[in-house]
Amino acid sequence: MNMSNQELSDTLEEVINNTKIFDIHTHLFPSAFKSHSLSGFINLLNYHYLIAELLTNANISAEKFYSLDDVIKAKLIWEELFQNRTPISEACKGVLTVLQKLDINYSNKTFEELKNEYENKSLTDEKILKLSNVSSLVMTNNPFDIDEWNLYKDNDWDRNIFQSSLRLDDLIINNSQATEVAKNQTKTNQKANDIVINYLDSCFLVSNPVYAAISANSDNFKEILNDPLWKLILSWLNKENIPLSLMLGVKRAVNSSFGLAGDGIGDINLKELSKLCNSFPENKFLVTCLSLNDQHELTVLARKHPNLKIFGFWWFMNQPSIIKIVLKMRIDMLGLSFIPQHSDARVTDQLIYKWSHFKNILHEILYEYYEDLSKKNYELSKFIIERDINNLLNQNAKNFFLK
Ligand code: FIX
Ligand code: ZN
Repeated sequence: MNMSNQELSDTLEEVINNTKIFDIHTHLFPSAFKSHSLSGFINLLNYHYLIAELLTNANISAEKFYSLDDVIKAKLIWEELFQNRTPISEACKGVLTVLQKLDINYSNKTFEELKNEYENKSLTDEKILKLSNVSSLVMTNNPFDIDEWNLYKDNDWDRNIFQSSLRLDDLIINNSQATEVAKNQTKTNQKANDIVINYLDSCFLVSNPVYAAISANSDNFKEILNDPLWKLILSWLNKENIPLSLMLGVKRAVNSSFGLAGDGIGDINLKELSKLCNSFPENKFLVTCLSLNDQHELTVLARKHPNLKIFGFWWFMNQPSIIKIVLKMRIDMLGLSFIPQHSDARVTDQLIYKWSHFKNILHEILYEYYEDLSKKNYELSKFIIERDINNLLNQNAKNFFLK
């Protein structure tokens, strides 16, 4: 007996809400790491997505904005984007979702009242992880930023929850400085590339990363294919059996005055990605693309290369209208064999909205697919739905990391 449409919708909603999430790309740190961990209402408002929205809408220069104190910045964002204008963008709606989920009624309240009410909730990492049903997440850890890397001197956080990745952008953007850091840390006198590999070895032992990652555009992506250091890094990753995560198509500082809020979209040639998958068949590549233009080709490549796993809706792709179309395209071509989302959260509280927004879309889209299967006499069960959702939100990533 097949489920009725209402039963299907309810079961799917229940399963999506009860499935534990493994969030494979965030910029979060455990709250024990005070200098780097961001949380709370002020940080939620001072998110770079909202800063870019403010600076392109309100009459304030980036220079003036960045000279302000964090509370004043947040107040300005609240007043300009949430009171003087309708907070209808995805980033604005995210803040409203967090307030709603925390039972904070925001209508007719001043910024100061809201700030106090939010602080009185005394949210902890544990409470936020529970509210968003995230059981573990992957941080972005830059081994060439020694101040940040000092996190690993601390033992006061749960390494099963806050898992590690090795972010290697510095080796591309600022290779000589990164090599200098590696040299100082390893205190060896080998050739530059060997020093880097030596340093990565020691970082691996300290942090036990689930993958290494870089963000790249077409210029620096070519480097990976041709550069001797990257050949060594790829063979090192293969030896350690961890994937290289490629976040493709970013152009940093399209408006440098905006700081972190000033990055945009650059070019990427996915033919190079196909070459990479063929040239290093033993390596695993986790890939996400920033531009809508690249999504179809990326999906086709994921159907052709077993060592390529698509993940997430990255940054400018993380808009409900875009997610719906591309998620369907991915399912149509790949079934359920990809990692549909990551949060990219920079403020712990963002986990609440990033995941709740995605779950709503996942429900809407999967409902259509399951309903269609039912019409073809495919017998759906709660067991099947649980298996599928667990794969999407959790196990697909773990299997790829383990294989
Ligand atoms: O490179 C990255 O990991 C990006 O996600 C960030 O640099 C970006 O600023 C961001 O927060 C996007 O969501
Ligand atoms: Zn990121």
